[in-house]
Amino acid sequence: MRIEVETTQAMGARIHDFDLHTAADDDFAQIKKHVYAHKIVALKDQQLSSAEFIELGRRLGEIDVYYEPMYHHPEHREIFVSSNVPKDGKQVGVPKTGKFWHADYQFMPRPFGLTLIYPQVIPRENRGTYFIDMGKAYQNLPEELKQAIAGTRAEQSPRRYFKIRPSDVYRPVSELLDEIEQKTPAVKHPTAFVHPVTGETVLYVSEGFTCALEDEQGNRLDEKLVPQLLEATGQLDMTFEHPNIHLQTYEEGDLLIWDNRSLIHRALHTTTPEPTVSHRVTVHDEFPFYEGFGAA
Ligand code: 7UC
Ligand code: FE
Repeated sequence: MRIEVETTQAMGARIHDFDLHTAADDDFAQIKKHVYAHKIVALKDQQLSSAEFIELGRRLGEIDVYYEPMYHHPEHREIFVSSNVPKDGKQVGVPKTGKFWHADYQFMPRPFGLTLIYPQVIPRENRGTYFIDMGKAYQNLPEELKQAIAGTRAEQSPRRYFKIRPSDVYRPVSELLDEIEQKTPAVKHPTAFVHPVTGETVLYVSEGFTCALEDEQGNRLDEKLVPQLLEATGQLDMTFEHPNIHLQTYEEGDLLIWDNRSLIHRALHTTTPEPTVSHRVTVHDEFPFYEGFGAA
């Protein structure tokens, strides 16, 4: 394995000559080390079957299968499929996923540390995914915002971006909303937490999932705080020129692994959709999601 750290960009590293078939346990440990250090790692020139992609995930940790079956690969439930390319006339997975700032599974009681994306069909234009490093974004917050969120918790819910399923047609929307609250009730995570590996403080707030903040006693904080945090971190910049925003591009054979604790991301889908297919595997590493995670 040969590592090449991005020098012209704020984050990222490339790993060449990774071969799943000959990789030793230490190679997987090294990959994770680089993910925590550089936030995004691109494994170059990969040619993996779906079963091999899953095997790669297993060597990194414990795979988390997506809770909504609509997203599953028809033969491998471990793979989440984002696709706008029908197969044999049928939709596979879900189109236009993640077109809003979020961390994966931020609305779940136990989010996972690592996201793996293996693009299968790469659009010619508009390729890539936007990222914001929320550790850096926290550091750059105005002091008064840091103080306002100290010791607070944030409520996270998928309700605003839940995608209706084919089976939801003709259902009353109130029934669907009730179902979302039952299946994925809003969870509370610290508004900012300490990354268990890097020790950085990470602001865990996104435009997609964060609904409200509360203090240690459970009192709701000023409604303006969440939009202020979104604004300060670059999540409301629709030109995507905010200095916090990094566009990660990829080419054929790239397999991306990123730090889902530190980074939020947003898919780049255009209104005139080019064919795009991506496979995703998500993994719990050996560390608690954040320091103090699970403590009463
Ligand atoms: O369809 C989507 O945009 C999926 C999103 C609601 N969840 C991705 C995740 O892992 O949290
Ligand atoms: Fe995502």
